[in-house]
Amino acid sequence: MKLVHTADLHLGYRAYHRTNAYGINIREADVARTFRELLDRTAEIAPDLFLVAGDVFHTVRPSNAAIADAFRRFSRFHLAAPETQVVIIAGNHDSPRAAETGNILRLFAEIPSVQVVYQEPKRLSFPQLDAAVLCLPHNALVSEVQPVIEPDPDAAVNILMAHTAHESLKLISHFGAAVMRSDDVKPEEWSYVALGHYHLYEKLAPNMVYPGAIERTSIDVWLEADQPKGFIEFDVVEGRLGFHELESPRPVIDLEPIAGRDLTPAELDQAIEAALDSVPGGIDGKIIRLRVFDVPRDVYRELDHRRIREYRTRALHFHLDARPPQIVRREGSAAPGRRLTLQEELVAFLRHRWKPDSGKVDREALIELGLRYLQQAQEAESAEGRD
Ligand SMILES: [Mn+2]
Repeated sequence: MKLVHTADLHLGYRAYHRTNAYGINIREADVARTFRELLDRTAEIAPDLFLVAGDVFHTVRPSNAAIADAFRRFSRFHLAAPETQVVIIAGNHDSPRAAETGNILRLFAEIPSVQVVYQEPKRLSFPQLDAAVLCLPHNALVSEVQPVIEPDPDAAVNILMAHTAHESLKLISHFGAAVMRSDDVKPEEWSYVALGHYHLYEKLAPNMVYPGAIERTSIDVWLEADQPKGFIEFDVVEGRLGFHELESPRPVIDLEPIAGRDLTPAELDQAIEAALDSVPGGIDGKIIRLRVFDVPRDVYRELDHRRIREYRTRALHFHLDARPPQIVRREGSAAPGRRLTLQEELVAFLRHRWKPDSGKVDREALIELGLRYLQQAQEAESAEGRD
């Protein structure tokens, strides 16, 4: 018995405000293309089970176009691989907070051979495979009543599928999802544990895996830059696991940072040009970040901004992340005559003044997350040309 496992498709994801000839956001079109490749290659494998472990859509209310495209693709998949049973669960991105809002994923259960679990925990039985799949969508794990996570003694093959942050992951990736403790799930009790939520491929046990997102759609895409994207094929009888790489139509490149200290504006211009020249195949249409450390504001102002705008036009997204020299100062007291940056203010507040109601909050993880959001906001701003 064979299964294919994917998660975090994030259909309808949009970024960088640029559209293609059909008026569709370019990144949304990229994600749709990778999704098509995923389905084509899964249909070729024609597994007994196709498991989709949550975050099919990027938002609770995807556009009609995104819904229609996904519906069409899953319908065609069924025609191409009629024997494959498809099981979809909802993740934190596609689960409305209020249960009565209804979940768009329900629609997909209209397709023969597709089953969807989006609210309560549910065990699906596949008698012809002598298999049972216990489905734990996001809402089942954040509910007050914790689900019982046990295999079905009457099934030969027991699979657990959950959209959750496993506690062994880095803290920052816990954001948004229920945390699953190591004690909750013992992989040796299951034939396979199909996880979703974490966007990087991560094998927690020989049979317990995050396949990762199919495209680079995280808050911080730079963390995913050089990490492979793909899906899992698992042979239940032989316990053999394979990772199939999916190639994104658009590279995300985080260039080696430049040390800006002591460089003149002209020297820095040259260093930026050399860094961009090093991108194989050129920068056109790509997503690129170049960090430059220790750049005083007056040096930054004198850079060749016409040239930088040109780079921004050629790339889909070029983020020149120039950071001023860090001013070392005593904790909690600003140097006279200098206002705190937003970043410094955030860190000072969260680290020293804020008193959480709950002891469960990880202060450093929260600081890291806050800083990341600020960086995102700055990137969005600089993408619009307002430096
Ligand atoms: Mn996700």
